[in-house]
Amino acid sequence: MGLTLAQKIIKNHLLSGDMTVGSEIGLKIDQTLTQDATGTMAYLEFEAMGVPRVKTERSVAYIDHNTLQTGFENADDHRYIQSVAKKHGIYFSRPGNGICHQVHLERFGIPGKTLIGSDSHTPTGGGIGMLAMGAGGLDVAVAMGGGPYYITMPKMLRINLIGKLGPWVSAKDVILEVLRILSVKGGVGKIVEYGGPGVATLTVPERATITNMGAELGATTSIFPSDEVTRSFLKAQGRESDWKELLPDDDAVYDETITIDLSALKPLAACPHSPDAVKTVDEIGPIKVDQVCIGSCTNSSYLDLMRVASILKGKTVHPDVSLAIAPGSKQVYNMLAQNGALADLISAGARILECACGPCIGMGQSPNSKGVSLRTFNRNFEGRSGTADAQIYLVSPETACASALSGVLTNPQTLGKEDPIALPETFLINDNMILPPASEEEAEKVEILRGPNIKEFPTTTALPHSIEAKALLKVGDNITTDHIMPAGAKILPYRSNIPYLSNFCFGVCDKEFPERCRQNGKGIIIGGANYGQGSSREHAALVPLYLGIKAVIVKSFARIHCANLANAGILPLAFENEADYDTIDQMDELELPNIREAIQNHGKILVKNKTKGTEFEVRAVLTDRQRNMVLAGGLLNYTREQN
Ligand code: MIC
Ligand code: SF4
Repeated sequence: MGLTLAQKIIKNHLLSGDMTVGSEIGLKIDQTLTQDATGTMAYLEFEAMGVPRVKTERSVAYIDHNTLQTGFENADDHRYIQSVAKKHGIYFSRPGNGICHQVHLERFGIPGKTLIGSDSHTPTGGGIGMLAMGAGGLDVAVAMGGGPYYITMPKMLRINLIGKLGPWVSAKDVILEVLRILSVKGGVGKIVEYGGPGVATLTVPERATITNMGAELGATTSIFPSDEVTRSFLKAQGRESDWKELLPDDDAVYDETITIDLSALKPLAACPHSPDAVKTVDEIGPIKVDQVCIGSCTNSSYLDLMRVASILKGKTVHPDVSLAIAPGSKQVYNMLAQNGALADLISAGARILECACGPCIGMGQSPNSKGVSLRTFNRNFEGRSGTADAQIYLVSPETACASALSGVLTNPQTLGKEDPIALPETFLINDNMILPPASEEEAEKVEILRGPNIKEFPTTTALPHSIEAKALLKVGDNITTDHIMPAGAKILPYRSNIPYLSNFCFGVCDKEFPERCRQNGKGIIIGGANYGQGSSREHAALVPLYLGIKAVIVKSFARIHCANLANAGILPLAFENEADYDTIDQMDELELPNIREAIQNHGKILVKNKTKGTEFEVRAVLTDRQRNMVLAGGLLNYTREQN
């Protein structure tokens, strides 16, 4: 039986397990990346492991999220990461050099290699034929130390692309169509593999837009083949020697296949507040727009911004619209500056932001009250923009520009003839903002610079024999990590200060939650389906841990968050019978008797609702390895026990 593209890479990197769908496999990781908002924690964890030098082929630390520097905290954390990187063999991409996923694709990604990153959009690397996955910081730290990365062997979902994109329809519309078909939980437990004749019509940056936003499907990752298009991209990046062809076998077997005709696609938009609430731009109609933001790791490539510049050239942004543009990398920014496109953006009235995540994670540019903001980003979760009642729509750069000019949501197909935009034969290559690590001899002398923002890590204890605690919070379906542990300009600077962060836990849903936790000392969270979708931030586990959360009982989990809970020693449990969710009320007194024994022996897990006098069964969403980890009180304790 032939292999799919992803199965080939998995086979070449398999360290443990067999490739049976649903069983745990351990993978050798070739490359890692971190960004600063998750990186400080990841490097503290790496330091705690005591490994002097990373064992990967390439590890890169990016600074791209926390670049506002409204106080000393971020600059201190950046300095810490820079010094750790220098000492431990990690390349350091300085603030200003760009968004991790964009820069990694340009300068480091290699077809056929494995990459994990402490950021959920790491699958951007799938655009170049990498097996690239988002992970919690602790898992990235373990991979840097040479340890395997564990995932559940996913099913293979093929998306067969036929036809060719029509004028004014672009890669963003392709992934929005996939989200419309599959929903934000449609990719859970699957790798999405793109194939078919339509693949050759898409450039690498377009492919990367699609794999990037595949994160919103809940997929383990998404991947494109590495073909001649990939070769010319790498050649233009001066890295042709990194190219190799990578295709699925002709007789590869997929668990599921979906066909999308690129020629039939129309400009689409994801409506508030979910990336899968997709409609055509025409269906939504000409709603008034207050803000347009272009950028993020989804749509900030050279190709995207050249398209934007060609639309804006010689025109002026509508008087009621604020247009912000953040180029994805210094390479993109510099090329736009050199060829004059930047002047077209400035002259049209765009507010140019630095090459960073910026408004995508609520770092500035929060919209006005009830404001409608069109964004080329990948997430429109409630409150993420920093304005609680803002209405965020996710659109392509083409739709964003057409609307910025007209002041209302506008189908770009009304703009007339589209200028042809091609990828350059050579990109501008200047890696002067990427600092290589110190040599092994020099490394010993490098001093780690720690600022006062770095606070103690919450401690964990072994799983007790039974748990008795109240259901301190009950939430519904599709709870995101932005609900659990919000980000944004006011909170993000404190990513290495768990006690401070804890004041904001679940702030979007229930501001009293942290106080309830403090009063009760311990608790259980009840949730619906796809709990923990979105970001890879392990803070969404570490903060509840700090607040005394012992278990999370839900209908189903998102992959990375579930792993983060287990790493933190919090029990991830799922209802055996989803209807039991309805029998629990917030503040009910719950008991999990003999839970330790049940986890150890794969026994039945019974939950007694002492308030209601009922009981129901749940199952642990844990592999055997994770069972041992949770018994020990999390991955760090478990690793200490093993050594
Ligand atoms: C995001 O897009 O939500 C983030 C911010 O990049 C996160 C990482 C984080 O929370 O620091 C992600 O996608 O993993
Ligand atoms: Fe940054 Fe936004 Fe991409 Fe997350 S999704 S890495 S915040 S640009």
